[in-house]
Amino acid sequence: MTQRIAIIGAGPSGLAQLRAFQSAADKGIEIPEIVCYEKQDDWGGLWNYSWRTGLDAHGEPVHGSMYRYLWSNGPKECLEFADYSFEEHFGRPIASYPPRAVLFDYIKGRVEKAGVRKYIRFGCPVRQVTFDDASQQFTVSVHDQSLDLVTSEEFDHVIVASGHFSTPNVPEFPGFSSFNGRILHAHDFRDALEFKGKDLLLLGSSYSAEDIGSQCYKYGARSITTSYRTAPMGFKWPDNWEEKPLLVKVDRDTAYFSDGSHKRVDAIILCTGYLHHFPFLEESLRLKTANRMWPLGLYKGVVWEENPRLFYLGMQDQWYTFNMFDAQAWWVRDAVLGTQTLPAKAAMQADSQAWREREETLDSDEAMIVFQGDYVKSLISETDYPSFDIDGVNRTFLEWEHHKHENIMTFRDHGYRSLMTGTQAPRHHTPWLEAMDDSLEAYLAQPVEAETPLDE
Ligand code: FAD
Ligand code: NA7
Repeated sequence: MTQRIAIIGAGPSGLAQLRAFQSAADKGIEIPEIVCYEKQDDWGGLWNYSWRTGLDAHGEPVHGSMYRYLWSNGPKECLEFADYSFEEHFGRPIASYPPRAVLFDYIKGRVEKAGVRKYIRFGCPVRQVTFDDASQQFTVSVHDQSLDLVTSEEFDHVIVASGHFSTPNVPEFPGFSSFNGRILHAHDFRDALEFKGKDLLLLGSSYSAEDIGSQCYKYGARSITTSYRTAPMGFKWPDNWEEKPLLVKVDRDTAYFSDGSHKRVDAIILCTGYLHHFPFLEESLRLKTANRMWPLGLYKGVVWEENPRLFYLGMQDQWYTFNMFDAQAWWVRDAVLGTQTLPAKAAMQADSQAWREREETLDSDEAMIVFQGDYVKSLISETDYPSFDIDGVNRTFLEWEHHKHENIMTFRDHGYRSLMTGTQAPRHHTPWLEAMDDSLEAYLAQPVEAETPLDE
C-alpha cells in the first residue's frame, strides 16, 4: 500500500521537502502520497510578508515575523540552492543582499518549476497530531478555514516544518505596565517609519536587535539604545546608537540599566528571540529546546529519536538556511523511502550526543559556522543532493562577518562569488543605507553598466 506522509508548513523547509520528493519522482522513484498543510494562504513561510500582527483573519496567531524594508542579513551566496541558482532564476547575476521580496521570488521560482503546489492545502492550520502505537499511524487533525471544518486523516509519517521564529519570547521588566510608550516584540515590528524621530530602546543582542536597530537608524530614529544580557554586539555603531548592559526597570518614560545609567525612551522593542512552540503535537512527539545549534532528541538533526516515523526540519539555530533545509529534506526523503536506514535508538542518541558535545565547545562565530557546515556536509554526503563547496560557503560567511565588523551600516554593499555558478555578484546600484525602496522592481532595476564587481 502507498505510504502517506504529512508535511506541516510550506515555508522554505516544507518546500525543500516537496522539492526533494519531486526530484526523486523525476528519477522514476515511486514516492509516497504527500499532503502539505499550510495555515497561511500562500507559500514561503516567513518570506510571505504579512502586514498583520496578533491574530489573522481567522483568529490564528500570525506566523510572520518579517518587516518591511528587510534585506537579507547574510550573503545570498550562503543560502543559494544547489539545484537552482540565483542566476537561473533571475536570468542574470544580481547583488548579494536581496530584500525580502526578491528572496521570496527566488524561493517561489524553484517550487513553481518543480510543480509541487498541488500537494499543498492552504488555509489549513494543523490542530493536533497524535500517534497510535498499535496501528503505527499518525492522526492529523486540520482546520480547513475555507470550509470551517475540522477533519482528521491518517499518515505513516509526519514532517514538522512549522518554523521556530514565530512565537515570541516576551520577558517582563519592572515598570513595563506603567511605561508611557509602546512596548512590542520584534515579531510585531513591521515598519521602521513608525519610529522616525523617536528614541528607541531595543532589548537583546542578536540578529533582531542588530537589524531592527539598523532599520530604525536608516529610516530616521532619533536615537537607538540596545541593552544586552550576556554580551554587547560590539559593532562600530553610528553616533546616535549606544549599547548598554541589561535593563533593570523602567519608570514612566525612563529606562534604567545595570551600570547605573538611564535614558529617556519613546518605545521599547523586545528583540528577545522566539520559542520552539508546537501546540499541535502530543506530548510524546514534542521537541523541547532553546534556540541552539544542536537541539537534542533529533538524530541527524531531523529524526525524532523517540519515534523515528516523525521528522523535524529547520529546528537548529541558523547560519546556513535554505541549502541546509535542502540537505535535511533530501535525507528525510531517503529515510521515508527506506534507502536511508536508521540505527537503534541508543545508537541514534549516541550520535546526537557526540554532536552536542562538539556544539558545547563552540566558542566563536567561526567555530559555529564550520560546525554547521560540517553538519550540512555530513547530510549531503549521504544523499543525491548536488554537492557544493561548503568550505567556500564557510569562507563567504567569514568575509561577511569581517565586513560587518568593518562597518555595520555598509556591509550589505559588498558582493561575493556564487559557490554554485562561480559568478561574482555585481555591485548593487544604490548603497543599502540610501536604498529606501525595498521592492523587487527597485532592486532589479539595475542598469547593465552598473554591474561591475565590487570585491574583485
Ligand atoms: P518558516 O519560514 O517559519 O515557515 C513555516 C511555515 O509553517 C509557515 O508558512 C507557517 O505558516 C507554517 N505553519 C506553522 N504552524 C502551522 C500549523 N500548525 N499548521 C500549518 N502550517 C503551519 N534566513 C536567511 O537565510 N536570511 C535572512 O535574511 C533571514 N532573515 C530573517 C529575518 C527574520 C525577522 C526572521 C524571523 C527569520 C529570518 N531568517 C533568515 C531565518 C528563517 O528562519 C529562514 O529563512 C526560513 O524562513 C525558515 O524556514 P522554515 O520553513 O523552517 O520556517
Ligand atoms: P536570537 O538569535 O535567539 O537572540 C535572542 C536575543 O534575546 C539574545 O541576544 C538573548 O540574549 C536575548 N534575550 C533573551 N531573553 C532575554 C531576556 N530575558 N532579557 C534580555 N535579553 C534576552 O533571536 P533573534 O530574534 O535575534 O534572531 C532570530 C532570527 O531572526 C535569526 O535567525 C535572524 O535571521 C532573524 P543572550 O545572548 O541569550 O543573553
